[in-house]
Amino acid sequence: MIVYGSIVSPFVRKLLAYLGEKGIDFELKGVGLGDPDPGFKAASPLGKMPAIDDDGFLLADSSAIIHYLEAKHPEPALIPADPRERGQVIWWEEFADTVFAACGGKMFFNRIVAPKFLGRDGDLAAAAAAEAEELPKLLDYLEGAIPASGFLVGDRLTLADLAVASPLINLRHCGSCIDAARHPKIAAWSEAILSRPSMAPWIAKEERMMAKVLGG
Ligand SMILES: N[C@@H](CCC(=O)N[C@@H](CS)C(=O)NCC(=O)O)C(=O)O
Repeated sequence: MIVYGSIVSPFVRKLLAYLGEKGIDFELKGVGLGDPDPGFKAASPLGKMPAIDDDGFLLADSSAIIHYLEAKHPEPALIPADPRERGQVIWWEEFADTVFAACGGKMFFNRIVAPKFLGRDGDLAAAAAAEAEELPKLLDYLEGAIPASGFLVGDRLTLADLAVASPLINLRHCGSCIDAARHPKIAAWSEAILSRPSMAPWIAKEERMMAKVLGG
């Protein structure tokens, strides 16, 4: 299976972590925003990453891809069968993708992607507003929702943990780190999730790349 995407995308990072946890083989084909790669364009109708080519089956969107793969490779289950747990996992994935990553995206895109990757100014006021007004409420909500088990749903690792932890890396690139005094549960939970073998090597690679981009 080919995965099209860049390791700095929170949606690609979520998918790569999922693939690692499932033990699914894949080849990552690096593409950037608006990439003209014909395989990527064919697999992603909206030009967004990630997208896959699984033996000729083309699919875009991290959630669509993960739900496809979960049906194809049911074990180990990362989307629970239990109705309530499944509902909770989908809630967290939705929260991660449409709210948390969107907030982090305003900061990451305007402060880093626009100036460093696209060669144009970002909207720094929008980034500052997201950090000051949106982010604290989201982190406070997450802090209050992390169970004592250290996993978001069902006392074991699920897609929920991978999805919600992923955008934290983009926040970190923007210099917005978790304050362990204000959000101790997020600090401990995210440390455990982000250091899993399915995530840590990708993050290390990404941090090396980002150090070059930000240093230059
Ligand atoms: N819901 C999509 C979101 C994908 C997405 O927005 N990816 C961004 C990069 S983080 C992208 O490719 N943006 C390019 C564009 O909007 O043209 C998913 O989960 O895969």
